Amino acid sequence: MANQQQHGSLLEAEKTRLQPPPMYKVLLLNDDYTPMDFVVTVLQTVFAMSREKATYVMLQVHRQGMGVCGTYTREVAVAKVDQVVDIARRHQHPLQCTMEET
Ligand code: TYC
Repeated sequence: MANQQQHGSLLEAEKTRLQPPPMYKVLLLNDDYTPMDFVVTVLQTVFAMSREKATYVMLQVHRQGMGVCGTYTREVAVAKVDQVVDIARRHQHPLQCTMEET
């Protein structure tokens, strides 16, 4: 039969299991060279934004230096950042994308 210590660590494990996963903001950074149209297309493609929303976020990044594209679990955020970095690299644009825990 389980002793008190085992019972305690089972309760701890259950508490951990029931916590929502940590969430991550995916951030887009401004630069002076990436064309605005390209950024809008990336936001539409990778983050499923409408053209209007993508234009709004692109202009926010352009004016404020940085903007949030969305909030995701770690795996999804990593995949989004990778997609943006990969598309930018393939088109030889310096567009930067990163993530941070909320
Ligand atoms: N600043 C860029 C320009 O004037 C446009 C731009 C917007 C670039 C957002 C990157 O994340 C970015 N062409």
